Amino acid sequence: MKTIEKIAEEIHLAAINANEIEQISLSHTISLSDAYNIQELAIQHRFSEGETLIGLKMGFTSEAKMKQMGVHDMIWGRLTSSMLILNHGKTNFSKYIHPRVEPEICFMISRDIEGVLDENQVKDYVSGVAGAIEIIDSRYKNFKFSLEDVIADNCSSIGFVVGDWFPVNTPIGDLKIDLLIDGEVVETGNSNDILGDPWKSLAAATRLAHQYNQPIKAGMYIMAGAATSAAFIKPNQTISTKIESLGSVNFEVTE
Ligand code: OOG
Ligand code: MG
Repeated sequence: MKTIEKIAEEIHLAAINANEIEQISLSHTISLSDAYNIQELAIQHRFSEGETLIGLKMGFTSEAKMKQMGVHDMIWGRLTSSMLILNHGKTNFSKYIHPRVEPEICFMISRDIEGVLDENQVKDYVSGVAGAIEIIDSRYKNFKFSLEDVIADNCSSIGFVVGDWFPVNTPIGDLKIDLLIDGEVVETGNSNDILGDPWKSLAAATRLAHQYNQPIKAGMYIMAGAATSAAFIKPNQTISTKIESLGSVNFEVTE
């Protein structure tokens, strides 16, 4: 049996080198709390290589995502400095194993959050809201995992792109969301597909972060989770999302 430390190191190396690995759950029984411990240890490898924590992400906050991946609980992961891709920027395909993209909403935290907040209270801790795209890239073969596997793998995090910031009082409920590849709509959803109200995802982030002793600090990006299923991407594609009243976000995948 491998130790938690060894598993964390292997997951980290798989992510950094874009190598796929076997699901942990095929050979080890790990609990939810083991899985979050592995995630934290794996991320510490990134920190010791000079990366910094720049935000958190929520996952499986929509029915579409839970159905697509066969997993039925909300999860959270960490976003680090190497993961941020500029809006209208480029990313090289060699960084990834079998990447997918999904349309999201992102929050910018303006004040440190200490405790658990509800969907109304959180608004006082946010300076802006934006449309976003997340790139996810499970380190597991065939993009298949159990809930514990995906948590240990930092919830498949590898990249994210954030659009222009809009004021915190911009309504973000009931907005039409399109995900496009090379200008063609591949997924359509609504911002309310995120827990019925994207603000509830940020409230849930405060609850989970508190539960796992993860501070939410001013300046952090918090990704609310995808509103639609995720779509595979290939080199030489342009990926964009259009969110009603939050404009558009895009990036290019180079070969
Ligand atoms: C896990 C990450 C889920 C979301 O937005 O729901 C996620 C995965 O699907 O690989 O990021
Ligand atoms: Mg996501």
